[in-house]
Parts: sequence; C-alpha cells; structure tokens
Amino acid sequence: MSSALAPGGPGWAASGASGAFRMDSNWLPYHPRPSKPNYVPPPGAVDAHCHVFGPGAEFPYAPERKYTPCDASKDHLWALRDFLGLERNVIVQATCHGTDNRALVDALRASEGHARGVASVAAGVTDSELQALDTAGVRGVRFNFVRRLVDTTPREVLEEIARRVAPLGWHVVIYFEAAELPQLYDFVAALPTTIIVDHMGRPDVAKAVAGTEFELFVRLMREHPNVWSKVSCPERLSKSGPPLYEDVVPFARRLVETFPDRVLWGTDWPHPNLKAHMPDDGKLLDYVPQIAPTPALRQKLLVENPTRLYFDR
Ligand code: 0GY
Repeated sequence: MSSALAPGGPGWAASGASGAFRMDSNWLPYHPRPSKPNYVPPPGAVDAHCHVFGPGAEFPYAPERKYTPCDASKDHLWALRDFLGLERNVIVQATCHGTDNRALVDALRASEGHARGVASVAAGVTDSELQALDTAGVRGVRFNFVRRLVDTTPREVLEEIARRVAPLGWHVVIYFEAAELPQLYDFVAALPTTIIVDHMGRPDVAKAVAGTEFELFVRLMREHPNVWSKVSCPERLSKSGPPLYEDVVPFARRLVETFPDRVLWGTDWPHPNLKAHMPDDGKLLDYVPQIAPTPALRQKLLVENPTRLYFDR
C-alpha cells in the first residue's frame, strides 16, 4: 500500500469526477479523515460488507444505475483496511455497476487472497462466466429489493439464479426494507442456499426491538438456520445519529447474542447514497463492542463467521 493513500493522507480524498462521470451533487463522498479506532479488532478480522466504485474512467458505471458515486478504488479500500486494523474484505457488487462485475473481479484478483466477492448476475449468465467469477473469489450473488436502487427482477429469475449458483457452494445476499419482509418471507425461506440479509433487513429502529416488525425478522432467522444477518450500517438506520448510534444497538446486539454463529459485520465503505451524514469509519469499528459485548462474540462476528463463509476455500 502506498502511504500516500492512507486515510487522511494526500491521496485519500474522494474524487468526484472520473472520465465521463460526475458524482451526484447531493451525495457525500467517503469520510476525508477517518479516526483511528480505539477498539483493536482480533487478528484475522474481516470487513464483510464494503464496495469498490470504478474508478469510472477504467470501469464505467452501468447505464441503468440509479446514482453516480464518487470513485472508490481497490487501493483506497486496502488502505482503509490496514488503517482500521482489519485483514480481509468481502466486496459486494454495488448497484451502480449493475451486473458488470469487472471492477469487483479486478479488485479480487489484486487482493492477494485478502478479498472475496459477492456479484450481481443477469438471468442469462453462463456456467463458464460463473466459473470464472468463482475462480476470481466470488462466493455469492446479491438480490436487491430496495426500490430506490434497482428495477424489479421477477422472482422466477432470482430463483433460477439461486438454483444455478447453489452447486458452486455460493450463497445469496439479499437486501430489502423491513416493510417488505411480510411479502418476501416465503420467497426468502424457500431459497436453496445460505442466505445473508443485509443490514438486519433494515428495521425501523423507532419501533420496539421486541415489536412485530423485528420479531418477524428474528423468526425468519430462528426458523431457518440457513439465514444469516449483517449487523452493519447503523448510520443508515439510526435516528439518534453518530457517533454512538445508540438506537440501533439493541437490534444488532439481539441478533449477535441470539445467533452468534450467523452474523457478519462490515463498514459499508464508501457508504453509497448518504446525503446528510457520512460516518467516520474508525467510529464504526468502535461501535462493534457495543453490539458484541464479549471477546468470544467479537471473535465469531469479525473472524470465525466470515472466515467460514468466505475464506475456507
Ligand atoms: C449498501 C447500501 C446501499 C446501496 C447499495 O448496491 C448499492 O447501491 O447497496 C443503500 O443505498 O442503502 O449496502 O451499500
């Protein structure tokens, strides 16, 4: 890693323009000077939800995208990983790249085994394309139901994709809003792979942690041992705000304590679509002991669970 890229260093600042692309004017770029976390993660800790964006001049953003981001290169991601004391990344294909996984694959190949990926694929993906993604380090596909991010894909198409990737040992990462879960419950429960739900299914944290909405999500995990959750993105869910995001803590902590072997954590760097507040990535790491209050829980959350899911082969 070039030290010039270190967070806060001269090469760190986000570029809002690249080739033919300009970051949306109502967007915030990633944090210009993340703080060094007080919490020191255990050896082998994984950031299991983060993205690379472009650079757009090299890896163009998809024509069908709903937003144009700032560039966020693989080298910046590695610099953040090292700065935060993490060792590995799981890079999730973001909707601004559609089903063109070239930026993701480029990052995985350059990672020297320190990154795995979650791709987005179209209905017509061939077996050899899936095999090439697998060789690069892809271990899952992402289904996105968040309407501001994507146009709808028919469920039959998604079911077919899940059937195609299951023999590779891949899982499905699924992103939805809590209000959608009643309609999605049976679809999710019937998928034939391990399922990872992004950001706890985006609960409304103004509601009770033991209320009907979050209970449905807990029931999904309780009744379906193949369902995991990311306990990431307090900054997206919180109404009380930074730096503690204290209103999100009871939701994440409940999942970590109830399902300690099926939770993952990630920064979500470079934090797409944030318009009011950009989190300090160091503070996001300091949030981990709030939601995983013992060393044993943190070892599972940051090391054992993501390693088992992504890095055992
Ligand atoms: C996230 C959240 C968001 C965006 C995407 O792929 C994406 O564009 O996932 C969001 O806007 O909530 O996990 O990065």
